[in-house]
Amino acid sequence: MVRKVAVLALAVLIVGAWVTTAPAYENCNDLGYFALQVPSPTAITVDGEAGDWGWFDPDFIVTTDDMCNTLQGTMPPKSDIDIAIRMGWTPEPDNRLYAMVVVVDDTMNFDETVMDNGWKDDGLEIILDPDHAGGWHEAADALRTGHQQWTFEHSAPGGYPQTAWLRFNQPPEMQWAIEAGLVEAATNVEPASAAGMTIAPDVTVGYEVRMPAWDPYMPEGEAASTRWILQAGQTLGMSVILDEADAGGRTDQIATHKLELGAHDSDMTSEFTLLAIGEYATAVESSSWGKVKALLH
Ligand SMILES: [Ca+2]
Ligand SMILES: [Ca+2]
Ligand SMILES: [Ca+2]
Repeated sequence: MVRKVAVLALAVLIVGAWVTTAPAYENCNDLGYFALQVPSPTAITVDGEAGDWGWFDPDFIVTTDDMCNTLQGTMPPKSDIDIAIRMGWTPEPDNRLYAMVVVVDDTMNFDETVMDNGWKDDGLEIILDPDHAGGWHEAADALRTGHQQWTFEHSAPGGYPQTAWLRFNQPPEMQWAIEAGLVEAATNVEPASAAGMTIAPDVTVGYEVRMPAWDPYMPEGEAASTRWILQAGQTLGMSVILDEADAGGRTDQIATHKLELGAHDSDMTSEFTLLAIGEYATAVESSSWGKVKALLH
């Protein structure tokens, strides 16, 4: 607790304008998270493998230690689940979010066959409120125009039908960005022998995502929606969640926000600030971002 107070106090000193003008969102680490500008977007292959993410400054990787278990206060041991999240972004003209999430799990579980029930499995969720305006207090199955729940799972025969899905209980027309290939996602399961299975022991699952952000995101499609323009220094309302099930249903939900409500209440999301290449690659200790970075772990 003492450390968290110190972190907050120093963060206010360093980035005073950012902290004091933002409402108190629900960052599990009480500080906020960071997405790093992808230096060579054409070098990223969306295949679930992290070999093309070697450029990512490891100090900005979000791990289990930086997250909250929203189903029960205690975090499962790393022998049960261990998480590493790398979030990236690009300015125009590419203007997309990138995510590489690696989960080491003692039991992989992707046996749900109904897409909207996928939360009962293992899986990745990216909750997005790009304009970070807050004020969205809707039910989980409300039309997700201003606060979207993008979800990603490993798909195998007899199990989960497809990798990406907008939840929860949305009308079919809300899946347009996935059907059009605008939201790209892939998973990679190791050992490879487990990739065709729905339940397997001791696996590493890689989730890789590349997608635009929209706010609002409308059921009428792309022309009716507003593509969000990502810019350095911007803070998005965004949470990253890993559902954890080892068989017989979900046991843990490990998130960058504090309360499960963050999945459908935009005042309860966590925050990701977009750092440009020069802001993280040269984040020496004496710079503002260098000091924030030093506080992260
Ligand atoms: Ca890759
Ligand atoms: Ca597990
Ligand atoms: Ca699991």
